[in-house]
Amino acid sequence: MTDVNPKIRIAALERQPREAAMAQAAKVAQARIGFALSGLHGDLSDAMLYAVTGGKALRAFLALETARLHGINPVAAAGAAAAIECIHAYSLVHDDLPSMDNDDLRRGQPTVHRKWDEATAVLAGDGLQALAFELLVQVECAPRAKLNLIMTLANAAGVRGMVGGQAADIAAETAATPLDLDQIMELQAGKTGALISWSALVGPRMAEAEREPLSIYGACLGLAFQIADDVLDETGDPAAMGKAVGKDAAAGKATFVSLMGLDGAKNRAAELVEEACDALSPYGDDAETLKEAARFVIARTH
Ligand code: GRG
Repeated sequence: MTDVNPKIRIAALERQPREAAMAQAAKVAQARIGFALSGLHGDLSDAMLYAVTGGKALRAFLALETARLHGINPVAAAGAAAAIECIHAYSLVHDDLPSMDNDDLRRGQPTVHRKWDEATAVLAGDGLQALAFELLVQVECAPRAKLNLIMTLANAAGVRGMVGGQAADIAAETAATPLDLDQIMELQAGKTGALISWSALVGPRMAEAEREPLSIYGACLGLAFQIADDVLDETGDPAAMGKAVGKDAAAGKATFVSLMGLDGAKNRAAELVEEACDALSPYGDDAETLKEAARFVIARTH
């Protein structure tokens, strides 16, 4: 495994403002994924790299920042940051397919099946999902902690998490009655929340430390993120967001906004961010960047 210069370790463990920490997380994840794909040529690896480029890297940031909070260097946690961005990117590539959301734009660029074709998009998503676990094995921590990371990521990404939530979302489109608030919360806890929660638990899992504060933080952040996403789908600017908006409302889908109203949804998201920040009190000032990220999640424009 990579040897880390102790001077770099000290510098890397200093807290950075949210924007710099997210930019660093994007670079760290991108570098690991790029290295893992190096030497490959052709549409498939090009499409995989394309799919992991240009996002906010929120999940990679959560992995690295919660690791830092536990005294863990970004080099040791880089595999986790790269892994979660691979799973996230695969979900977006597949979600954009004609058989799902049928979107032409993602992050301001043509979706993978538009730039290449559907077969390449399916395979790029599949390849990213497998690559995630290859990268996760590179995490530098105790073997038992690593196994726990692998098992919990499989769980968060699968039928009990993101894939299950996505299936419930698709089923809701043709259900006789729209979902109620509790059902939407359960669906979103899987579809969007599971990956965000997993990312926030990378630090305590690697360190085999207390998980409760970051478990609460991740759950509140995941829900606030999804509410903000519904608000943006209603009020966002497609140019700033780099994708189509208003599709849920046009399809008559129940969302946090349709069930709570625009102001109700915004207020609930703000309450969740406060709850997320309160949960971080055991870490004191060192958790300030995570608090900034929670506020960013509901203030973002894309
Ligand atoms: C297809 C298996 C499968 C799952 C799809 C996550 C998901 C499930 C679909 C994505 C649809 C969507 C837009 C959900 C809203 C929440 C979300 C994941 C938004 C995009 O996340 P950001 O804002 O994206 O973190 P960037 O581009 O910054 O990485």
